[in-house]
Amino acid sequence: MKARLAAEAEAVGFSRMRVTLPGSTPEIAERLQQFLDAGRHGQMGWMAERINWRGDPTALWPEARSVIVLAELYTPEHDPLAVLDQPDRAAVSVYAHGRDYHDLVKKRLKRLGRWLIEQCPGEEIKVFVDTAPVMEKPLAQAAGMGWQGKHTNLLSRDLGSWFFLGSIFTTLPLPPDMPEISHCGSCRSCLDACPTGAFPAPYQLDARRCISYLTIEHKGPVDPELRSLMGNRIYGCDDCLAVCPWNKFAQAGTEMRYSGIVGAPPLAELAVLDDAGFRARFSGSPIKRIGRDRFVRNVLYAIGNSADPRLAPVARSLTGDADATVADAASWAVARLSR
Ligand code: B12
Ligand code: SF4
Ligand code: SF4
Repeated sequence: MKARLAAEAEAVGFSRMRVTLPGSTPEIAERLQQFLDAGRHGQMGWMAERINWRGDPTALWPEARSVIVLAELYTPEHDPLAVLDQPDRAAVSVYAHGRDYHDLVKKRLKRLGRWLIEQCPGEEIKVFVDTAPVMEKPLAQAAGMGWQGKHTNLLSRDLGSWFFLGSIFTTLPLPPDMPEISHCGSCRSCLDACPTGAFPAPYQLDARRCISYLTIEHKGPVDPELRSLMGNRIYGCDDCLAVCPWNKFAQAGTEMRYSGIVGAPPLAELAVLDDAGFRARFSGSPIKRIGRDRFVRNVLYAIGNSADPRLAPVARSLTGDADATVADAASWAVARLSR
């Protein structure tokens, strides 16, 4: 059954499937608690909710007998760091260049889950991607999909770092795979590459300093010290993934819809988007969920960091914006550009 399931996972478009037991990650509850106690989740208050489920997959669904972990590659064809040398353009994280992975991965998970139930009548499934109280990376490591690198994301010797994770919990007992161990060795490229110093120690992240958190999750003004370190990254950040030497072995993704839409647009063009313009431009994209105000805030921080005086007029035009955080970001950008 497991071999047929793996073949079906590939047929629906997943790059790899592995299996683990729901109780295979006993260490995560304590680690999650330490992360929360240190306040490293910042404004992501939802991480502290339903913590008994997040920290223990057996409590989330006691009837589950297996966790099927799926990986979906989105390996970029371009160099994700090249845009950082074009300060008048927007650097958008690779994963957000096309369609929202939540939609695409969930559809595939549901298709695979339906197939499983057809094959094994009487069994039940629940599918999860990203937003559920499930710690996907440690489960994926326990399933042998890869290991959590010093940057805390999952990577693999032959998939590299550029893949999303999803999981299917099921009542069907399946033989588990062997867990993977870390192959980071003495490398510390990701730790050294982080522009904001977001790693308090290897294998640990302080989300409050991570540009991915600051641009996507953080509401309101960003600490000015951190703003100036964000460069032109306006949505997410890829630096710690992009420098990883294991990506030399990364396989190409097969889902074309993860790329090709956003590119590296001029900051001046993005700063002037109103609500309707923003929604129309980013329909179907993960970027849409942060809304116009947070998006324009990020664009204005990038303008402030651009050292390009040609961008001062567009920043000045937003100093009276109805949104106080946008207005603050615009004034900050104008001040930086007139130094
Ligand atoms: C919250 C969250 C974020 C937060 C916090 C990230 C984090 N590292 O915690 C923010 C907004 C910053 C973020 C950013 C990104 N994210 Co995110 N995020 C999540 C989410 C929803 C939960 C992660 C979580 O549980 N964090 C809590 C911490 C405590 O758990 P942890 O990271 O596993 O921490 C472990 C280590 O600290 C370790 N540890 C602690 N001490 C020690 C000591 C030793 C010795 C060892 C070995 C380990 C160890 O134990 C912890 C438990 O395993 C997951 C989806 C999910 N439901 O799992 C996606 C997820 C992790 N994100 C993902 C992605 C793609 C990203 C970005 C690359 C997006 C981008 N380009 O901007 C960045 C990467 C930043 C980074 N370096 O992590 C993918 C990762 C896929 C993969 N291959 O790993 C996921 C799985 C979403 C998905 N379904 O595909 N994310
Ligand atoms: S995503 Fe960027 S800011 Fe966040 S930890 Fe990685 S390099 Fe640092
Ligand atoms: S860059 Fe080096 S330390 Fe970081 S995850 Fe990759 S191999 Fe591990």
